[in-house]
Amino acid sequence: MGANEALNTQASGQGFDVARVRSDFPILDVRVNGKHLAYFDNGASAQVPTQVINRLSRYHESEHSNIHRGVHYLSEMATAAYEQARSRLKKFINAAEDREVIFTRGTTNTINLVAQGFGRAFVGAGDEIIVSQMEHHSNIVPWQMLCEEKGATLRVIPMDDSGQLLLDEYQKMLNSRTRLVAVTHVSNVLGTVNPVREMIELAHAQGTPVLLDGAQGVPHMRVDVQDLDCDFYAFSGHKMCGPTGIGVLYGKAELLEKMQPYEGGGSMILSVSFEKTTYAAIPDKFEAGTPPIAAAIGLGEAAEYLESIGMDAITSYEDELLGYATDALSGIDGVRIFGNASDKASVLSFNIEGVHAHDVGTILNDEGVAVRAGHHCAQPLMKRLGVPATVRASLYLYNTTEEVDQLAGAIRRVQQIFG
Ligand code: C6P
Repeated sequence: MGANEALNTQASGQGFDVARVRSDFPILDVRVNGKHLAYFDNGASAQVPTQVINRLSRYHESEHSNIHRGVHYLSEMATAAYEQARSRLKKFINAAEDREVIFTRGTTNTINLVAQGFGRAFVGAGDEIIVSQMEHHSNIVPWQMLCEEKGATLRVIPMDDSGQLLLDEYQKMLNSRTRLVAVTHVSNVLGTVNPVREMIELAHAQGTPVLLDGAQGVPHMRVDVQDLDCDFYAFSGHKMCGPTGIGVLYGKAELLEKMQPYEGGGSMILSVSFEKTTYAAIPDKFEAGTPPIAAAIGLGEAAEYLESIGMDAITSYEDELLGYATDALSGIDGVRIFGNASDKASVLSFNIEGVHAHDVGTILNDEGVAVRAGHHCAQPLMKRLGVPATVRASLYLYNTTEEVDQLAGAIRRVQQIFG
């Protein structure tokens, strides 16, 4: 039995049947340049299973209307489906209450909402906000904008060469001026799973709330926001088998209630006059205008889909696949892997000696392999790594060891071409 077969057999033995999972994703049958598509750009956007596609169709075929407004049948159907999606998401991340789940347009929109809603209410001149060296631009720029506006300071937790945050430095940074800690749960470049529980405890000991950027966390592992005790958790639908244009802000009710609204408009008010407007309770206060109704319903279905497979089963399958891929790529001379934290999710960033990441990405595409090449919206991290760009293979539940072999073969092809 080859290593490949052994892994698949073992994985199936644990109840993970990757062939069955793949049959849920029609797009995986697309051929690229006449070759099998090995889709490793899941960190950017994951693919969508038939269950979600069908749910979106059913909504459009028999339930579509605007929500929270109508007294007619379709409006009631759409409202019920939208609110059911909120409940599904609440269950998925184990929030305490439905109203702690706010639908947004995605992680970026969520973090901007908190930067404005929390920042306008609680951050002032001389205050500090802590982020880390490995943040995506979405968890840097909104805080920078807020700091500029308020005269506050952005502080950055450094990391070591393996891609792990220096917790001693973090602890030293926390002080009575720290208003918020905003860190990524999982790095989109290094795959590092940060020790967020410990980081939250340290921040809370100072009375400081914590936002976790869960864009790369929620799709790959069981997230229990009550167990983590995070104050805010941000994520996107399109990285967890859901549609684009939808995401979630989880926030503790007591904090959300104290925050300023982010956008003003319809649906987020109790009453409006030219003299004074009063705001609706959460979650409506943060959902101004017509939300992406279909996308929210699709996201609820995606959460159900992932749960039907089992988040723990997904994590352990991905762990095995990551181990297999790490071995395969480390065995190729001239390949440098970035990020080897002890706790790592299924992201593999690398460079090939003497070849620019974009050229690697282009040739891999010729071989049917889809990866992302570039700075991955993490320029400060690239600077820390001392490279302008990396190639990133981000694995998901439907990837196989055969596809990893295809990736390794394609890398050898790049080396032949650049000889
Ligand atoms: N990272 C990637 O290829 P949006 O675009 O709003 O759905 O998610 C933004 C975002 C925020 N935080 C992290 C850790 C992320 O990885 C992302 C999106 C994609 O890595 C696109 S740049």
